[in-house]
Amino acid sequence: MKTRAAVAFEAKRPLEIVELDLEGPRAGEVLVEIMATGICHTDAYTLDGLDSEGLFPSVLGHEGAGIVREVGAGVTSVVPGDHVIPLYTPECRQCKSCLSGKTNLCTAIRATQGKGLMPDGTTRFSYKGQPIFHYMGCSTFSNFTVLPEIAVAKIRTDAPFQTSCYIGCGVTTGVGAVTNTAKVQAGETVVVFGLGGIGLNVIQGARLVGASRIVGVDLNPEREAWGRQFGMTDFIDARGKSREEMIAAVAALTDGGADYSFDATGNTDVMRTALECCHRGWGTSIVIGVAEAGKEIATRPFQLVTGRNWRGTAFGGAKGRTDVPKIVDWYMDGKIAIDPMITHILSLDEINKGFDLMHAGESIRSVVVY
Ligand code: NAD
Ligand code: AHE
Ligand code: ZN
Repeated sequence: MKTRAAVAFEAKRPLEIVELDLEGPRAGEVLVEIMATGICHTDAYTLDGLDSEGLFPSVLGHEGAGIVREVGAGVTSVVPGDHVIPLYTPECRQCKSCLSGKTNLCTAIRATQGKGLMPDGTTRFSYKGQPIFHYMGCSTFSNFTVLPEIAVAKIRTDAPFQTSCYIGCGVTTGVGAVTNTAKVQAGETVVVFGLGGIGLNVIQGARLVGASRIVGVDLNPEREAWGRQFGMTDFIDARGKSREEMIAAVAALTDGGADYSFDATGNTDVMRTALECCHRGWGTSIVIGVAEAGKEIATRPFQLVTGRNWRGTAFGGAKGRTDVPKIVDWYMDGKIAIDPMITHILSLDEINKGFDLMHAGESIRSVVVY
């Protein structure tokens, strides 16, 4: 079949809207009509050539929602007409990682996914006879896409696509980092670096679990009002502040250091500050941000010797097929907010504007509606 898609032909070049050929689903795969997709900073990072796994030409996008239109042989968990959210972290429920109960990082198809291929080592997309790579196993910047069955979460049919797509990455990542990874408890203190599409969801996750103090940090002063809207109690404007000044500012607000800190910037210097502003003896810092290829983190080992913990999280520690439908319920029940964070609705033809708005700090989330 044909599908309209925004293709990343090369790094650092705007996406081009073209008609692609799309092969139907093979055994264990499903064809999904994507109804809406968010634009996450990770898409921009890959398009900017900063992803060590980045491949071109490819169809980016990993924050979608849509409807199953066709299923391949052997598919049992979804049928045509089901509403689904594609999962860049699938859940096979059979691999060592899934069975461990210790991680959401299913390994069933990770190797081919990182090579831009379906699990059988081929692509379903092509343009003028040339293969086009998949991206994060999702490729939601195409009106139709093919996904492995284990990489779709079936969701309720009354959830609007243009808001629930955000649960495909940003909402789950931010809220889940608090509830699944850090397991923040009521009364604990939290500091969040970077109040964008992910950081604001960390803030609302911290509010949800009853954190006593929720400190937000950003270089963009307009993010203060955004943070307060979702439960931030204090804001630190990071402009012109040294690491020592940031640590002192956090200590003053959190009785000596935060119980938990979260990096949602992808900046490795910020990651260090986030670790070092944690409380001596127990504070834990969670890396959410994705750093550009070649970047490394550093700190004095003394920071760890004195009881600070450095951890990371992908997709908020969520097991997609199990947890995503529950997060959709939280949204539909009004437990978490999504609508106000979707600042821009665009058509596929306008998708490059979504990247410009993100880089200019003017959007929280732009969503493309097909
Ligand atoms: P975004 O562009 O919406 O937000 C980033 C925010 O960080 C902005 O408000 C920006 O002003 C702020 N910022 C940038 N540099 C800063 C600095 N030095 N100090 C303080 N604030 C700073 O991006 P997003 O979509 O929220 O994504 C945030 C990061 O999370 C990205 O690195 C993205 O790739 C990553 N991410 C990771 C996961 C995961 O599973 N681990 C999932 C989604 C996104
Ligand atoms: N490909 C990059 C790493 C990118 C990365 O860490 N991605 C996150 C999701 S970001 C969503 O917006 C992730 O899921 N990581 C776990 C995994 O298995 O990729 C690189 O550095 O090579
Ligand atoms: Zn993302």
